[in-house]
Amino acid sequence: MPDITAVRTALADQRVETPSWGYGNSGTRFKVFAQPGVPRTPREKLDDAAKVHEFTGVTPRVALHIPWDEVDDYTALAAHAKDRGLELGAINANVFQDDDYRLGSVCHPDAAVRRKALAHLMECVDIMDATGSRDLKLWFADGTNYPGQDDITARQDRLAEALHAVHERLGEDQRMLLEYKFFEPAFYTTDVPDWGTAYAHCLKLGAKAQVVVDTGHHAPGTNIEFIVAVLLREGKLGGFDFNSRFYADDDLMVGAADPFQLFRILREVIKNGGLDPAAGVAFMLDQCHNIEAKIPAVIRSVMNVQEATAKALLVDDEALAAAQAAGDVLASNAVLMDAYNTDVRPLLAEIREEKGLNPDPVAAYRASGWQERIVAERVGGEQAGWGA
Ligand code: AOS
Ligand code: ZN
Ligand code: ZN
Repeated sequence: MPDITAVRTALADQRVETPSWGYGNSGTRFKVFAQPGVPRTPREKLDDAAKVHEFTGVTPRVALHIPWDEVDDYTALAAHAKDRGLELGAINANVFQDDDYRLGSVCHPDAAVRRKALAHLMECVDIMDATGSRDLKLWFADGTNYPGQDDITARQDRLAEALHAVHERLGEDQRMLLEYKFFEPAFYTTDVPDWGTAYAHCLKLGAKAQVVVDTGHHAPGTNIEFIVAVLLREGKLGGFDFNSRFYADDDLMVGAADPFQLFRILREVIKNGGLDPAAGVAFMLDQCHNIEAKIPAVIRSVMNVQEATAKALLVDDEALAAAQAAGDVLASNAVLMDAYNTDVRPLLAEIREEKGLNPDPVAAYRASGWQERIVAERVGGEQAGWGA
């Protein structure tokens, strides 16, 4: 049987990083539904993130997106985070929202556009120096829409050149996390479409380059836990962008579409040592709450990650190894399913109470009066949002 003290410690120590853009307005290309009380500034996003941390106790880091969270003084922003009991997490670069990037950014055929994109990536590393962030998260919208539009391998060469320059620029304690996505916004070729391409680049780059797995960035039916196991085995899993998908890159709450998949992913994380903070796997959310209340949705997402982690920690490794060694297919599967079918909510509630937290973080948030306060106070000004 799993050591329940070790399970409790692992759960108490797990951290989830929340995204600044999850607190702002967001939507689809059809409509952004504005919600009252949404942050108007990066500081207000941090104020909301601090509430999530207050009620979950496990979300001290907040990922920023540049330029959506652009400020004059990043040291001051980091100090604001610290005042709220937070730290600034991954810096997400944006080389996709500019007219110059119509044909790509670091893969663009024109060297002048490539230089502009690289300058932004370098600026993001400067920001990391100021904020103390460890990770630069790189997602490129680069690709082509039509066969023959550009040279596939030449684009890989341009990508490699830019990534190499960024890798050289990183400090000793900094990393670059390369994110892949199988399509969108490009529909014919995408320059970093899959884990193989991301891994090949990271392998050549060196120790500071790792792959980030966004759970929504795969074709339907892809076995994501297999990818996770392989990347961990190679020491190249830098982290996750957690979210749920039903169709494409839906960015819905993690664990909402397929909690069993999330369990299977976390099982591979745990089995391969990825939950140990020393492994450096960043558990980040990358979600947009288009129609639901944002702060409780982030809290719910964090709880979903915790529940999947708890179930995965409860797998009876000894019984599983014995069943596997005996070639007993049904018994092996049953061991895994027993863990998945355990109701871990009472265990997590207890762990929260031991930390002095309310066992029900969503209810605690609703009772806190914060939502009413921000709705009353945050009037006027431009509300921050996805793409704002
Ligand atoms: C885009 O599809 C990727 O998931 C990005 O990680 C992210 O959603 C965006 O860059 C916001 O930072
Ligand atoms: Zn992502
Ligand atoms: Zn995405």
